[in-house]
Amino acid sequence: KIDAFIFDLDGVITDTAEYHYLAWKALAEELDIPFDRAFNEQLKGVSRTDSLELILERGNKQQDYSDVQKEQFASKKNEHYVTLIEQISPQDILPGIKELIDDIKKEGIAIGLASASKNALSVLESLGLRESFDTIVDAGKVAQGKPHPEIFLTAAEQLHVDPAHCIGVEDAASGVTAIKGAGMFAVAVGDGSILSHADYIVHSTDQLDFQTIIRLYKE
Ligand code: B16
Ligand code: MG
Repeated sequence: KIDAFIFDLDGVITDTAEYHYLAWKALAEELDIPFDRAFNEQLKGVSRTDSLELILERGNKQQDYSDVQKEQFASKKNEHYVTLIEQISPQDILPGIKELIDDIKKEGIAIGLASASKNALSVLESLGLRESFDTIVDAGKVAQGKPHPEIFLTAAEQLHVDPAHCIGVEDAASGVTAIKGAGMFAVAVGDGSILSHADYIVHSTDQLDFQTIIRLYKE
């Protein structure tokens, strides 16, 4: 029996992962720290402050700046990111997601959002998807970020469902670890070599088929 689907936002419902990448890249370059897509993979699902630490660490610069400066860097990245996501519209919903959400709704299964992003609500609103979600976990209220399971467990709790009866959908390695840690069935979208700990992996969102997921969950 499936009680809920709990979705990650960035990289699953819409490609804000690309905007995070662009905004971090601009900041990293300003700080003379090399930044590429391979390294960016490690930042997916990771909170803003933790992402900044990883970037500074990569440039061996974590000791070079005060906490106040680091906060300014994080704000700068976010301001850039917020200007990039202003253009988001319902056309930016990734292929197959609308159909999947409709199929889930038709079966009367609940839908939750477990995004590490403090901008998640505004992104969902721009996509016109706010009403499709029965619950959204406020990233600001979760003490431990992904890969810790807290965010997925909180979503299940807010929906009053048993985590064992939930399916989590993620694009990040840290997110898949969080789903598994929560005792949920993990569906991953992306590169199988970094998401191999998921229960089911697809290359892109258009391959997310409700019936297939249900069948695999039941096996
Ligand atoms: P913000 P998700 C995560 O969202 C992103 O994957 C990650 O790259 C980002 O740093 C994090 O949100 C925090 O976002 O700076 O907007 O609070 O994938 O968990 O939906
Ligand atoms: Mg993600």
